[in-house]
Amino acid sequence: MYRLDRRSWLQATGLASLAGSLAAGTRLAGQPGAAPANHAAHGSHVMGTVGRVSKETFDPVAYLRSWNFSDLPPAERDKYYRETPRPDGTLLREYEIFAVDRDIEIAPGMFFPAWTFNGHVPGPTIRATEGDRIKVTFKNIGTHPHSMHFHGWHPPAMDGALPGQEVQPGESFVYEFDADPFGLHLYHCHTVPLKRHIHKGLYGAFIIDPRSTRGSRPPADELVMMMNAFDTNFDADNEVYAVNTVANAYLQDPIPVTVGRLVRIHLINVTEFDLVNSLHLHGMFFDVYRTGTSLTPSERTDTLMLCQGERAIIETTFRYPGDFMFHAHQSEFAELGWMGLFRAEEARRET
Ligand SMILES: [Cu+2]
Repeated sequence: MYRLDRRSWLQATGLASLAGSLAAGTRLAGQPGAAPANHAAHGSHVMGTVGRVSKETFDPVAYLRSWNFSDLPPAERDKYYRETPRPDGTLLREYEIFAVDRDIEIAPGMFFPAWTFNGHVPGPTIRATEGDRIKVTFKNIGTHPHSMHFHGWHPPAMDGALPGQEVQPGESFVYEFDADPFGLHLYHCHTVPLKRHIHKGLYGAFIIDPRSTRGSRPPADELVMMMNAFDTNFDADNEVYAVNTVANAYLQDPIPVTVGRLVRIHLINVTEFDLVNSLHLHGMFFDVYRTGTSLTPSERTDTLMLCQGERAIIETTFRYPGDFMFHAHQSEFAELGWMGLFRAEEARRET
């Protein structure tokens, strides 16, 4: 059987190397005008993917700034999310989440047979304030047993990972627990074989903001970024890497940010089959709040490494207008789709 390895897949789909793209546009100082033959060959490389991925079922740009189904029209949103004030001032937050099989487009023309929460990968971002009550009605309308396992404090009956806690196809389960501790967490399926169930796409972000008595994080432009990857030929090695599923999505649609405005990134690594993943941001540094469980940063850096399941809130403010590249600092991941751009613009002044 013909097996598509990483390199031949690259050639087949038009994802090309950053090194190649830079070589195509760069000339060393003092180099004569005529490029040597092998240099000319590199001229055929392009940066990123060729063509566009449909945004009909998943829009990576909308995903960045959506939580609690805020991307849906109000009538549609009511079907999946409700909040009810409680006597102590906290909220009951109720969610309707379902697992469903769906082929998703991860690079132009390349479809992956995913298992999804609510039809897309990553699943919907769940966001609450510390002390709120979370109630998730989970329905499995997929073809395999699944579960929801939330990171955070909860009793064993709500873990979703213990023997017998799988939810069979056609069945449902209600997960209910308090949002604790504040920080950046995640949820994912915890059915065995675990690496297959996670890698197929069953994961999402779970943000818990600190209760007001602790003091709040300052207002910011907030983004959710999930570092993920896809093993398209099921050889336990990834062929496509991305932030938020679609290879090079933010190269084609740079993320708009405003010069001088605080940017807060909720960064989560769910990459399967590789020990670590990382984010490197060009031209600037950022503050790191590991797991988001403190209001005081522990580190200032321009490169952050996270193990699978690890996450961090990072904050920075763009000083200059223009394009700022970000990517995994493992060059291979960057070349296979994990690369994007921020596009910083000056704030519009009122006239
Ligand atoms: Cu599963």
